[in-house]
Amino acid sequence: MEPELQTIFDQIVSGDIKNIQASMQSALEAKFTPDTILNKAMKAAMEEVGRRFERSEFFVPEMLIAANAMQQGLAILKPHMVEVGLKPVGKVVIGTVKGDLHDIGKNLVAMMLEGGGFEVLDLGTDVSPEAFFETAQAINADLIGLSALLTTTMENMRTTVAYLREQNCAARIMVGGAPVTQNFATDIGADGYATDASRSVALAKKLSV
Ligand code: B1M
Repeated sequence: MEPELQTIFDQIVSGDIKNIQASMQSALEAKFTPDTILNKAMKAAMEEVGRRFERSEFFVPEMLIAANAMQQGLAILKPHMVEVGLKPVGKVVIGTVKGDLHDIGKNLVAMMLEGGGFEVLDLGTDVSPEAFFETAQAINADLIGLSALLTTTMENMRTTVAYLREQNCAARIMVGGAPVTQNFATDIGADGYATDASRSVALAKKLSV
């Protein structure tokens, strides 16, 4: 890995919130694209954190400080990923489902959707089916985006979709997150599934026409 990217990778894994933003700036100045920094250094670092957690070399506190460093780094990337002045192409309510506190992937999806011209209302994490529904109604959303990172909370995604259908919610529903698959999305009756943040923009555009 190139030294600039290696530094970012190491700083995220070790949760170095003091230096991560300066390193991100240096990498951008060195002409690495936001996409390269995100995929080759930042996402790779979170995967490494996950592997260390599985091997019991890292525990929740280490995961948490790594996640904080990741969020700090993403704040530097955001202005480079979101084009200003785009005419809104649709409204999206997004959140991580009930019981789930992971928000990095969901934040990235929200950021890319904004970059793709969507108006995004982010409800955060641990979001109830009722909150998704009420917010979508209140802003007349075209789309609702559900994220889940745990095999356990995936079932809350099913409950949320079922609730939204019972309420005859007009917004279309897209889902994603590491354990989620196309088969699962189809099984729970979601309108679409995206594997990652960039694909979620194409999907959102397709679903909101
Ligand atoms: Co957690 N955690 N965690 N964790 N954590 C995982 C997910 C885990 C895989 C780690 C592991 O064991 N290898 C494991 C889940 C196992 C499982 O269910 N099969 C796990 C566990 C077990 C837990 C706890 C239960 C640990 C404990 O307490 N014992 C606990 C649960 C807390 C809870 O939610 N109730 C927990 C807690 C945490 C922290 C709070 C410490 C922290 C999260 C902090 C935060 O998010 N602010 C954390 C972290 C950081 C992780 C890992 C290391 C990294 C997750 C991440 O940010 N990835 C993770 C291991 C891993 O992923 N390898 C792990 C980077 C991110 C860019 O990717 O989120 O997949 P991702 O998002 C992608 C796609 O999935 C997709 O696009 C995104 C961008 O490309 N996508 C969508 C996501 N949402 C989408 C929505 C869409 C479309 C696409 O449409 C709407």
